[in-house]
Amino acid sequence: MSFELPKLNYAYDALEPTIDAKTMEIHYTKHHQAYVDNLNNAIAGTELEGKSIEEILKTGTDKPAVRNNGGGHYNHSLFWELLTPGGSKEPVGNVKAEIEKIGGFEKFKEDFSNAAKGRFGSGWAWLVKNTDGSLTVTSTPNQDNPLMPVADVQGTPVLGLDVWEHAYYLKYQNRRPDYVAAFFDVINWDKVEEFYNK
Ligand code: MN3
Repeated sequence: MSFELPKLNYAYDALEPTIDAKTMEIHYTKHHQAYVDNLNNAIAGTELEGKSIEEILKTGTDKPAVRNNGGGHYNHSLFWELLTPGGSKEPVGNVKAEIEKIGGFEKFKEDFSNAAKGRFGSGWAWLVKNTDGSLTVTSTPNQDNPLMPVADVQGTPVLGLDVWEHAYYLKYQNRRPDYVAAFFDVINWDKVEEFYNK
């Protein structure tokens, strides 16, 4: 059973003006598709074939092609689900309570934005659930993520932001801070809560 591009729950233009339709289409049909195809090629005929993506990221990332493309597939699959037209404004439930413990929503926005803006080159900003249920803001380079043993902060990603130029360059060019600020308009906090409670 090979990995496949997951279905999008919205149209390419649904996240305008935060994410423009052309970026969305290329990001999903070209970039994400390439990660899926390259991951399938990398694991074909190996002991990783047939394992879940989470298992692969936890055990198989000593191989660069698996690390890069497995991370790329997992990260983008999560990212698409975390976005929704119009967003849902503020955290809810357990995530809301845990964000209060790390300084509140405004402090979280500042920390997460700094993680996204401060990641040099390509990578991701994350909100990670630790084993004790607490939350930590972090970032990773390239397509690494917090499930991988190589990550500085390990845990379960509940929110992630793609800060590769391919995610924003057509609309924002070099203005990554504007893209990061606009991201908060399209976050699906109900989905963040769902990932937290899994
Ligand atoms: Mn991307």
